[in-house]
Amino acid sequence: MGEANEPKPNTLFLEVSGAGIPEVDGLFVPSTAPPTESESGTVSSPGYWNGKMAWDRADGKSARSPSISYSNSYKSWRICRLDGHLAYDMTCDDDLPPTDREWHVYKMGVAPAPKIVLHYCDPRQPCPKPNVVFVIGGPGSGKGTMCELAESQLGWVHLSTGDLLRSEREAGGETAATIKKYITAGELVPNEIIVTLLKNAMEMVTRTTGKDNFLIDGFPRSLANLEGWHEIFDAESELPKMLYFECPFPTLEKRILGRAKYSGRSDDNVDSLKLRFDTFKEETLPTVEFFKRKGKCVEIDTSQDRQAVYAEVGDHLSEYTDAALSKKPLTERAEILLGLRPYPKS
Ligand code: UP5
Ligand code: MG
Repeated sequence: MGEANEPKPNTLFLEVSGAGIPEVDGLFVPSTAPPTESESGTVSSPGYWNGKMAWDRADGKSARSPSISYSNSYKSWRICRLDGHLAYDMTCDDDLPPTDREWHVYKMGVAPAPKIVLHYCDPRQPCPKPNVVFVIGGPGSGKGTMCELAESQLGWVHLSTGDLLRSEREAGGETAATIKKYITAGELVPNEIIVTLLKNAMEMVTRTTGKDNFLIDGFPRSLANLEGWHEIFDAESELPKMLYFECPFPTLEKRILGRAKYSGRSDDNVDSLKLRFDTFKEETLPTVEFFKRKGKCVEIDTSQDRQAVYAEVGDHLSEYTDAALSKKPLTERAEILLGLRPYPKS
């Protein structure tokens, strides 16, 4: 897969869609407009216009180049039609074209205004390879807690396969009924469902945020899951490292039943927990053994208190963690997750 498509600093691609003038829709690439001096006297360099990044149409059709740019005189971001007339604008001082607010339809535009998605790598190219660490352990062993800590504190992206499945079940698509059946029975959801969800989520994150350090929580839970993984990321590529959270059953039971009071999860009850734990022993432990034989498994005793567990997790992630983030003081969220501050009442 394309190293040429690794995210580069200051190189964003914009996808514009849903405009009342369909000719405005399309892919916009970093501008190649030559250096110039704007009405407000700002000298622009290639890729920049009025001191902010700017974009041309990827198909080379725009009459004005760049066709998405910032105006210092009007203090607004602007999207132009193919003939160069202003169609949509947004008065603000944001560094990048806003993606979270509705654009204004200018007099040469037609409603609705388009939506903009930022891509950190060229969407026409295959997605860059992620850096993955798997996090595995019994139900309640602390996977979600530690991954969320690493996300809020160390800049990792936390993808919980259980959460992905639960959102898919709530979205009510064609796989919702199947997912519901397996989760309630504490069994493993068929491979093709989980592997597709995982691949799409990882690609979306890398493309739209540029982040590529992933903690995959709760996967692979079986050797079959691992085969599914190799169908996406070829078997020749290096096997990711696994953090295995070891914790005895009585502690897991105490934690899950404690969490059951507020989690609202259909599988947080004594019966489902036993089934989940049986599935873990039968299907997941052989996977852990496989990673151990390959020298890719780090075992962490997660019956310890959260701070001790987090210290070990942080150490094992440090080779890929941004050093500046490791030294950052704890965020409020991290203090809550570590039990150093109470959960907010609401
Ligand atoms: N807690 C955490 N760490 C603690 C510590 N060190 N000391 C004291 N307390 C600690 O933690 C559980 C509770 O313990 C929390 O209250 C926490 O505060 C406390 P949590 O971090 O939530 O544990 P976690 O390991 O994430 O537990 P979870 O219940 O989420 O694990 P499961 O593996 O059972 O659940 P998951 O959501 O991953 O999967 C659910 C179901 O989805 C599976 O059973 C399966 O049916 C299906 N599934 C698949 O089929 N395939 C997949 O790939 C993924 C899921
Ligand atoms: Mg979890």
